[in-house]
Amino acid sequence: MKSLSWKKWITVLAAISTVLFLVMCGGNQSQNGGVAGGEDLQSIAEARGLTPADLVAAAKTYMPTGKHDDYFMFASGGHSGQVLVIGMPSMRLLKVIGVFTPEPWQGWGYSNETREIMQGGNVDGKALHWGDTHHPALSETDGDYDGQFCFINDKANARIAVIDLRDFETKQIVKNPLSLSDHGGSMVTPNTEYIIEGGQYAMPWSGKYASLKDYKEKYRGMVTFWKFDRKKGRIDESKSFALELPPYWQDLADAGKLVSDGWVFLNSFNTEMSTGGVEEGNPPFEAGASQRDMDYLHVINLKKAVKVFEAGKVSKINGFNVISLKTSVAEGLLHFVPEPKSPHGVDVTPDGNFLVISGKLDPHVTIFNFNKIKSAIENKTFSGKDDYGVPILDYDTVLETQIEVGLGPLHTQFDQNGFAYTSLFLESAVARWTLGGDFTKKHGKEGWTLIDKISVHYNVGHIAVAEGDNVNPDGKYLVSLNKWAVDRFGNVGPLLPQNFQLIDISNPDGNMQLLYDMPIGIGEPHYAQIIKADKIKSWEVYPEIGWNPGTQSKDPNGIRPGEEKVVRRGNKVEIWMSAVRSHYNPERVEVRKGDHVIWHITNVERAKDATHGFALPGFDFNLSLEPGETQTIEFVADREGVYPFYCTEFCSALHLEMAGYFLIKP
Ligand code: K7E
Ligand code: CUA
Repeated sequence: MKSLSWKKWITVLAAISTVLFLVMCGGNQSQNGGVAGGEDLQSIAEARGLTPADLVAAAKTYMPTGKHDDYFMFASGGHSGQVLVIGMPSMRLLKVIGVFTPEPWQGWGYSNETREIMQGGNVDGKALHWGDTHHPALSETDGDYDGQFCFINDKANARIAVIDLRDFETKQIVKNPLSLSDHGGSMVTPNTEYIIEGGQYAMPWSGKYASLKDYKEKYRGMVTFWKFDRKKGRIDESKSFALELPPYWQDLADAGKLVSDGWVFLNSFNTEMSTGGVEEGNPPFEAGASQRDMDYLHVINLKKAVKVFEAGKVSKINGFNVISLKTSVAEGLLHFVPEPKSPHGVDVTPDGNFLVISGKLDPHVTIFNFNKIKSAIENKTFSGKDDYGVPILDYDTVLETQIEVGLGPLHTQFDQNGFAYTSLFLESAVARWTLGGDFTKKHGKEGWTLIDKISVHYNVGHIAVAEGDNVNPDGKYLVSLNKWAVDRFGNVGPLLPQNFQLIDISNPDGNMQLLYDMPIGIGEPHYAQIIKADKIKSWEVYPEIGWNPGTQSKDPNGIRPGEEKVVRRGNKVEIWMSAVRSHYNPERVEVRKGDHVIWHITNVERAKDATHGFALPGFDFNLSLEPGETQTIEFVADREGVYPFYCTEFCSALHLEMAGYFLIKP
């Protein structure tokens, strides 16, 4: 754009300003006849040094007040342990959903109900206060996002959380009983029958201590299939099971779809089974785990595995159903495909026909053909077995092709035009290439070819295309989730934000266009999924007064106005309190030192957005009570004194008066 002459620049600007003016006059912002204060677009652009491309980008992302975004992006919150909800294309942060980490604004982790859910993720009874969220997965029906649930894994502790999108709140956290780290999660099967959770760093299979000298015998990898009960909105642990895997470091997973429905694909690295020990003169992991030219793509016949599980061919490890490696081999549940050097992402194309593997130390993406894999398994076209007896399919037999896309390919997404997009970490770019096969032909494209690239800033990990990993991608936008920001934002000290970059991919015949930089100052978000906003049908207020979001049903301790009371039984004091603009009832609560206090609070409002908070100083409580919601806190009144409690949401003009005294007398 810099090369445009001044005259041309002015012409383009004038054209754009005309378009913008017309657009604005058509909207409800036009009372002043368009641009405010008599300023014209051209002089603003000149003063701010904006190029025509900048103005186009602004016009494509600007969201006038009161208008809503077309898409919701659900992004992992990385170390924050939370999930971010972002409107697209405006890239406005709409919500941070409390998941693995307490979140005071939502009262997440302070009430009995929310604590209990968080405790589902305890490790050996120990409560954890953070997570490393990696891969959100929206629930699917027939391979298409249905807008009902979102799942996310905690890589640091091998946990999976279930978020109900009726109220955007976490309902369940399960701890994997076999591993302390996961990475190949969460992904869902096309009808959300199972949530996939693959491990990462192999662990002693017993769950106890085993020397690293016994790595090959005593350490194991795993993949767990959590059965999801859609009606209950919960994982059913009793109907879930895992597959024992060799102690390679399993990486990302993807579920098959359409033709490959019923299959699961899981990458691995460190098939060298390096155990590190740089301090003892061994090669460090980074070298030890990158020696071989090939690692193994795990091809898992999930449909068959479910039958083996249902036939009872499982053992119990830590009380959990596990199909042993031996059984997997004997029953033909597991096959390997050699995949180039330290792969990272595996992504199934929208038609389910091909698997795209990114080798992070290989400039190619490697594409395997699912039908070829299936026939190689049927015909036993093996090139050998690994140390654990798992048959290895012949590489050339199942390979479709390789495409050189650039340096450090990591993850691939798809659009509706027959394009694939691959993130290039080392190159700081996103490559666009055509998919071969019927899906692409249907969209007028042929063959497997690199088309173009766009630079991103910098070091991209995942990318997300609107609905770009389901059977029916939307395309239009791509978000590049960049690990480094370097020079993109003002200096906020040595810890820099991450950078989400919004890219317009809507023109199949033109270039991709960078539209917007969104700093993320909350952690290192990994993956995101983007869903059409109109697929989300969340509640405006809770269905009934006295609603318990933890159970998604009426709470027995929820009250209606007039039912407030305080009951003492021995040293137990139980309070049923209501909250409404702008008072609590009761406003005074007095107990004796040492009393056990159980305090139920119900927001009896029915008006949208009439949320009340409840802060009890000195006792580490804050609640968020959305219209209709009931929450309970419980504690011992162990210090005499006077504790003014108050509402932490500015709910009305007399919000500051929404307070009361909690007195503990000696
Ligand atoms: Cu590539 Cu954990 Cu999905 Cu990060 S992972 S980038
Ligand atoms: Cu209720 Cu402020």
